[in-house]
Amino acid sequence: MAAGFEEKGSEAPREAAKARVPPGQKLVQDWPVLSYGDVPRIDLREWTFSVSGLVEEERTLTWEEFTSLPQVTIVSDIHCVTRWSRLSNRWEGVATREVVRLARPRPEARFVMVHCYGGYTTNLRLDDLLDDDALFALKHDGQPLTPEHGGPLRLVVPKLYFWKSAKWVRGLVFMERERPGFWETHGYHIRGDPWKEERRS
Ligand SMILES: Nc1nc2c(c(=O)[nH]1)N[C@H]1C(S)=C(S)[C@@H](COP(=O)(O)O)O[C@H]1N2
Ligand SMILES: [Mo]
Repeated sequence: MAAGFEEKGSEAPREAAKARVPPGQKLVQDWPVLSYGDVPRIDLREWTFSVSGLVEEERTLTWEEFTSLPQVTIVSDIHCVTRWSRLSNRWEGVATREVVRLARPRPEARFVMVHCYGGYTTNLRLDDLLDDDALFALKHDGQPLTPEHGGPLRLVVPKLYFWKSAKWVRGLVFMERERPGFWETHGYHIRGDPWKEERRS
């Protein structure tokens, strides 16, 4: 009995990590790069971030304006639909709420299309975009995001598969109805909750 408890005790950290890995996923220590197409070249002097569609106030922010917004640090796990997960990523950037607040979505706006430099898109429910731990990240584990990982700015929505975490983000369009983004048009699930294994539609 006592020995059994001890054994369990020594397993505790590993068990705790396991509890953070959704079904069908394997842990990795490195950070794979997955992009459809080339890494876009982005000049920060020309970089803008726009919020449009069903909002009270359409906004376009320059790099200076965007990076002057209050910043947060959030530690979260990555779950990629190609079955790798990477735990405890430390993200620094601007909370999605902070940005959305500026544009004030209209009551009928319940969905968002995320647009990226290079043409990638992904769709989100507004409540998923505004989740407590969702942010526009400038840094990962203390370093500015590299171009291949979405620098200068990427979205991070930890509770959904990582294809929703759009790299090289350039803006949001608020919508009344749900519409599929790039991978969602090509067979990926419209929402992508890793705990429900919402991989394909
Ligand atoms: N703009 C853009 N964002 C993107 C992608 C992409 O091809 N273009 N790939 C998505 C997919 S499928 C995954 S798994 C992650 C990979 O991010 P990483 O390369 O930093 O690991 O970015 C997501 N965001
Ligand atoms: Mo992915």
